[in-house]
Amino acid sequence: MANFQEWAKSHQQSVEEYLQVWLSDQLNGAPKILKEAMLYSLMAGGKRVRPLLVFAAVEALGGNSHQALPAAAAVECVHTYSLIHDDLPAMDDDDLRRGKPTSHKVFGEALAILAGDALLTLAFEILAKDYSSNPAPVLALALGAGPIGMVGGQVLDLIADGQIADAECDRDKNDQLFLKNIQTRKTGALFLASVRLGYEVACLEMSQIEEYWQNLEIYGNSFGQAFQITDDLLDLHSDEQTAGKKTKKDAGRGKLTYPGLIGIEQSELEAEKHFNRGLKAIEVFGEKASPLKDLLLALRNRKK
Ligand code: GRG
Repeated sequence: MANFQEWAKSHQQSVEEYLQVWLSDQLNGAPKILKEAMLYSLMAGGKRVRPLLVFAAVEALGGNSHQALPAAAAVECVHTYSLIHDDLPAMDDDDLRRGKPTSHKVFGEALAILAGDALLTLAFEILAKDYSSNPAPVLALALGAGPIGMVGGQVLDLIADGQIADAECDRDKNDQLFLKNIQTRKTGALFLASVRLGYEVACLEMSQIEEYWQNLEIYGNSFGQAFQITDDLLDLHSDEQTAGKKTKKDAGRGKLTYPGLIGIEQSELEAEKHFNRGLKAIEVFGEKASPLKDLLLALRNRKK
């Protein structure tokens, strides 16, 4: 694990440096306050899980991790935008994110919306510039972030708790299937896109790796499901510690979660099923899959 921590730290640092340089060197003419708002959220202490998945997938395939840096930075831009928008009064209405005031609390709602918009756009600018010979990374990120991916999942989530009305037709009658659909899109799609970005970057320089996508896809999907169930279980624990502080979403019809639907013990078993499935899927990569494996193990041991 010591090696994994060093591996993770060096890749986290390279993503942060890359984004710092982009924002200071490449966005000449962009309003200073906009860049400040973008950087505030980008550098607010995220774990960089999605970028690490990009690097880990490239390495599992024997690719060059330096090539993966723009893709890793791009997916973090999309993730950061989604958190800024999710925290807005119109959505979850949160005052704090990672223990710091949310973007709209610091910069006001209008600039927070626009900083999110700018980060989403920047992600595609980075991909288009750095992988100009091939649109596959752009497509991978667009599918994960867009209407059939994260944004679609967010809409279903807001339908689930009653914030988006008159859309009952999109709600599955079976709560567990509906929850799986929400999570696969809202959280899972960007994790899967991260793995896909790693695969696409590796494809730029290697041939005959198509057969490995199936294994990476199982891993990416399992990672997403395990991540969300773990997040819900940790939320329960932190709710107990904060005497159940309610967000706007919790105050609705009741948040749809695995622990809420099937109980804590069954949720833990469900998460375990996904961990094992993910680990099995990457056996084919042997030693090269160490970072993918360690990321899944770190998620399994996650305490906060
Ligand atoms: C607003 C379009 C739009 C989408 C929002 C991702 C998302 C969709 C909302 C976030 C809500 C939330 C807290 C979901 C739980 C899972 C999750 C994505 C947690 C945050 O991801 P981490 O733990 O965050 O990777 P850090 O802080 O490490 O970057």
